[in-house]
Amino acid sequence: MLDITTSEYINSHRDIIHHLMRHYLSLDRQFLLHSELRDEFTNFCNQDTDNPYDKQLLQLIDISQEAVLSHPWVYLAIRPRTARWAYLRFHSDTMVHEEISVSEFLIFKENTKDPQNSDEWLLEVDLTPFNRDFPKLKESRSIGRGVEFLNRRLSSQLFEEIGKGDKRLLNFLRAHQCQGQQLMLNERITDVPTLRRTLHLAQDYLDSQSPDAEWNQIGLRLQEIGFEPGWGRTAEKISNSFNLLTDILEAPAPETIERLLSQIPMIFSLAIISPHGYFGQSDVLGLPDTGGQVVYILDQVRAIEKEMRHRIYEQGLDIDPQIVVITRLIPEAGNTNCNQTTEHIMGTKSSRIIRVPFRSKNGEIIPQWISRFNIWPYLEKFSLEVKKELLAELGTKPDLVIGNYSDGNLVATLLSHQLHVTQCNIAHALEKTKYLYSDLYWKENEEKYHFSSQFTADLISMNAADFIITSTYQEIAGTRNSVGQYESYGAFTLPGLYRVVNGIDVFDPKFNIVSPGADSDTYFPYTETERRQRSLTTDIKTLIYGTPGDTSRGNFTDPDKPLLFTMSRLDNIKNVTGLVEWYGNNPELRKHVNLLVIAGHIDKDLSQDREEYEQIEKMHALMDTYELNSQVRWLGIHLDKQLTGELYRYIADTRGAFVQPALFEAFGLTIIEAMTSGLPTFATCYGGPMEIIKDNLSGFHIDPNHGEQSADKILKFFQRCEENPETWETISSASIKRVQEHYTWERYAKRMLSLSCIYGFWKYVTNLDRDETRRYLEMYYGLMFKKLANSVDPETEQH
Ligand code: UDP
Ligand code: LCN
Repeated sequence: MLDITTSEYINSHRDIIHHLMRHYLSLDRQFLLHSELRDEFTNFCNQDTDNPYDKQLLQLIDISQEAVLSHPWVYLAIRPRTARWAYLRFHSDTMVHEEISVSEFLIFKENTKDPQNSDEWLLEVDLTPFNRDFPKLKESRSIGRGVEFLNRRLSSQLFEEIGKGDKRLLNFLRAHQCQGQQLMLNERITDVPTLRRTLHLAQDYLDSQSPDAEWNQIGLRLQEIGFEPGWGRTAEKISNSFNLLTDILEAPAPETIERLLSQIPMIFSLAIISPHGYFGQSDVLGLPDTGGQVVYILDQVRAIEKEMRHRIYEQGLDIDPQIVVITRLIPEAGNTNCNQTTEHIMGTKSSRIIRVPFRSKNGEIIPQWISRFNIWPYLEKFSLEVKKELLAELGTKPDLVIGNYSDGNLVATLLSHQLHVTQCNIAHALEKTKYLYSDLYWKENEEKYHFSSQFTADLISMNAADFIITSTYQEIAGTRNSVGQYESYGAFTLPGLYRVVNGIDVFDPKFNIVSPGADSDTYFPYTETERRQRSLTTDIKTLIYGTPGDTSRGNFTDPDKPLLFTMSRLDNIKNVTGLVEWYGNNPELRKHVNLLVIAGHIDKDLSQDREEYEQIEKMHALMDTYELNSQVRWLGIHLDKQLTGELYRYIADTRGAFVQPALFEAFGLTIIEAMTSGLPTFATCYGGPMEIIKDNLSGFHIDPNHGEQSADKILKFFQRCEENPETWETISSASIKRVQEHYTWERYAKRMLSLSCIYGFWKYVTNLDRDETRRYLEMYYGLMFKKLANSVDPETEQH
């Protein structure tokens, strides 16, 4: 719904608004995006003195995300507040305007794109009715704090019906078992009054014991009256848990429930699903489809295993936590380990990677790497094989399944559905917002990207998930001016296929922000001299300043200049070639700094990936056109983690900086790695970096669409540093502080495990299971996804 102020403004300023709408129509464009609407507004004001600059009109344009134009109509999608939408249409002849439904807006969009094939009765996907009675957040600023909200809402609701909540809590406590061992309560406690009475008895007993007494000393007596292990390692801890439970039975406060749930042993084993790319521990980073997600998962496993061990110990249990990462087995794996079926995860006691192959329809193993855009036909078979492997490996079903990216989240959905296990999704990056009009022009891009399968899979898995972890707020709901990645799934159309009028609600309490970190053993400030790995300096110098060979191009003629550094996969979206071009075009910047690029391969024939191949060709062309061989060093290598860590610090020694010029970056682990090393960082203003960096304080935002300005911003920084070296130090220290305060794996693991327990609890005691939604999604999977996935030609050439 449109807010009152905007509504009133439109009603009272019809003249100027319609004048502007006619201006938009005169451009003869079918679609205008937010930035184009703004730019054209400026032109409109400059063009004609009769069009005074009107602040409120600008505000209206500022909140307009998109326009669809077809004479005499202009349809606007308006976003008056973060994650709130309204749709309007203006008739340029009659000067009539009215608010319309999302459905009408999308139909008009389809008609405008392709009038011949418009279909008003196209399938509409709408999750609204299923979620009608489900508790929802109301304030945009609460988005991403779902668990706090759920605790508040459900704890009062749970105990409203006298006795019912208590009973459900009792059943929940009685349901706990691990490896055949009963935990928490045994059959002696049959009802809530008995539980209360026994809690008093137990407290009296514990008061008479030493606070440090362990279960083997006091457990027998507690078991006799109805308690089993899991309440705590020592008498003091057990007593503390009993107090929390007594308080909850007396009057359930959300904080108490959260504290108790975080202490209850619920998660002993988890399965993490990440099928695409090369998932390995060495020689993989920088390969196609292989980047931050792999780093994230390996660091996540190490942190979670540690936290699980700590919790299980504190709970007084001697159980080995099990974490299994499931990925794809690639027989033709080059010099990686991705052709091995199992691999222990370094830095953990018992976590491991298990690789399961993709199979063709007739069951043959697919030997080669497959682009993430082409994997759809394999996933169902893969999930069935994974289920068998998991059950054999763990001896039981996992307590939690975590999906990663669109493919992993779909497999997690299929697994959780079959095993009745809590499901958590992590998107890392949703493709939809990365590619302009990826939805509207899906058909035109189908052969290359198969977005129809991907977006369908995304809709299914995000609605099926019990909870969703995101790295930033903007990933869910964007900013005041930009649309969030999840939010973009709210309403869109795939003309000719289906139209989504409510695909996901970002006010759903399933969303939680839990930001990842940078491994602090590898990435630490350049100032921590005693931890530095000086033995790597020679290798680093050879890489940067050595004679160019098969894996490098360019050789600095003035090696004393500071280094401007970038490192990423050589995907189009990463815009490394954009950065090289800005640099090439800016003689002053070239005078002040050298540019070091680590990305892709120097020899294009080594690439298996279409986008990477094109980018390699472009890199060479730019190096030639701008004659960059003496100022740019391009390394087509994949560094091991230790070397990468020391490299960031080495570049800090040169008083250099890191640049991340992506057209869009969902989060950006390189950014926090560089920042925590103390490197001033310039990163794209589109996506996660906008939230990670506070502009001009802990780094800088750059706009990849305005390369000249971005290069200039970098240049100015280096000029200021030359005048006053403290400028560099100030930004460097603030970057380190920012990461240490907000992005650590320790904090991540604690929160992640608490969330898992809390969602598990609410799922058990309430109807969070959402059976109706699940049934609808099953139908959507069966009738839509399977058809689309099977139409993907698995033999599609990579380039
Ligand atoms: N990385 C690397 N070598 C490369 C390219 C990337 O070690 O040649 C690592 C980098 O240190 C970071 C991750 O891969 O940990 C990239 O993560 P990010 O989130 O920045 O981007 P993604 O590749 O996931 O889009
Ligand atoms: C995928 C991306 O594209 C990055 O932006 C993230 O940092 C990475 O995954 C880890 O979540």
